[in-house]
Amino acid sequence: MQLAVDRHDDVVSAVSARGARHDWTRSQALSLYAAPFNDLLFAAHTVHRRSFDPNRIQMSRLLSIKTGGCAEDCGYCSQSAHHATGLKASKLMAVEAVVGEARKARAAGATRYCMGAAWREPKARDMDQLVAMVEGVKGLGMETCMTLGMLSGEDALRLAEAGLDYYNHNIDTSESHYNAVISTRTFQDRLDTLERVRAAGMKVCCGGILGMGEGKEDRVDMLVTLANLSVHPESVPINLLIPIAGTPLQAAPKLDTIEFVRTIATARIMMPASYVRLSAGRTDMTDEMQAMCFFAGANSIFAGDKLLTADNPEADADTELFARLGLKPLAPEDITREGEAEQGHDG
Ligand code: SAM
Ligand code: DTB
Ligand code: SF4
Repeated sequence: MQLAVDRHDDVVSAVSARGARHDWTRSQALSLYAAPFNDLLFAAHTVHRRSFDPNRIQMSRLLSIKTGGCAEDCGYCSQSAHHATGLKASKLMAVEAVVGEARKARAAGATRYCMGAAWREPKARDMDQLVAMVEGVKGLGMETCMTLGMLSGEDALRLAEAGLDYYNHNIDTSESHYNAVISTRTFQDRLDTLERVRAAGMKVCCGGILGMGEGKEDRVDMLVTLANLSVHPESVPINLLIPIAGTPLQAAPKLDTIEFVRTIATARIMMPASYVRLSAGRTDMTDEMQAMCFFAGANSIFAGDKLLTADNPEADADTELFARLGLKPLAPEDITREGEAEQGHDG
């Protein structure tokens, strides 16, 4: 007996398309996002398997190298000087201390070390220290990533020359929701820095936060902006808002899990060869939700019990989850080979 199955044309064509596209319209992306859940997940998982081993997860580790007292007013952030969050601000860490922490992270299985600073942008006087950090962490054989706010073309080149592999700079949400979240810089400022990072030859880590009171059109618009960049970001962090007491978004309505998974799946289809990172917010996710995200195409996480200032699952919880799901950390030597498969040709 033949079963009658409704074909969802946009999903079918997304799966049959080969190579990375950069010409997504909102209605095409929305149509994928809103497809029947099983069709969307099947399509995303099919696309995922073309570029990646579905049972390998890339592990990054974060360190806050300069905490709190930030001049920007991002409505979600514990580190903004505009919000009374009770966070203690601290100065830029010493190079040896950063390299020491990176060494511990490497021993615990992280392959990429991501150093974050609560700045609008780095100051000229900090550049030598930042360069020394990049060289030190690179010297351990790890991939290096920094997130320091906006960058000038000159600073981007210096960091790239020092060996910085990735720069993280998130667009955070759609252009139209952006002003409801941040007033001290524009969406275009973010895009300008991303261009300078690319021009300097670094890889781009760029994504956003879900659960900031945005609508599904905003989630889709954010993905359209990312996927229509001239080269897809090699890493796409999708954060679930961690509500921080004292911030304007402390009481944002909780996002439906299914909407979160839909966003991961849509990101996977639209940016087929990028690492999609299940980033902040995993302490509020069940194991089943994380499993669904991995099936939908998430293949990277932050490991370690701390993000920048907020908690992340303990190493034991992740080890147990990986064992239950048959997942393994991605080995360093496999990283470039896999992620760059399609992107290299037409990205
Ligand atoms: N100051 C730099 C900047 O904003 O570009 C770098 C650090 S900033 C903390 C890095 C990213 O972390 C933000 O762009 C945002 O996407 C994410 N983030 C910050 N606070 C968060 C929160 N409470 N929940 C989820 N994601 C958060
Ligand atoms: C990203 O997208 N998420 C990370 C990283 N890039 C720098 C940061 C998450 C921060 C979560 C809140 C905190 O720890 O303060
Ligand atoms: Fe500053 Fe970054 Fe926090 Fe915004 S997200 S307040 S720029 S540390």
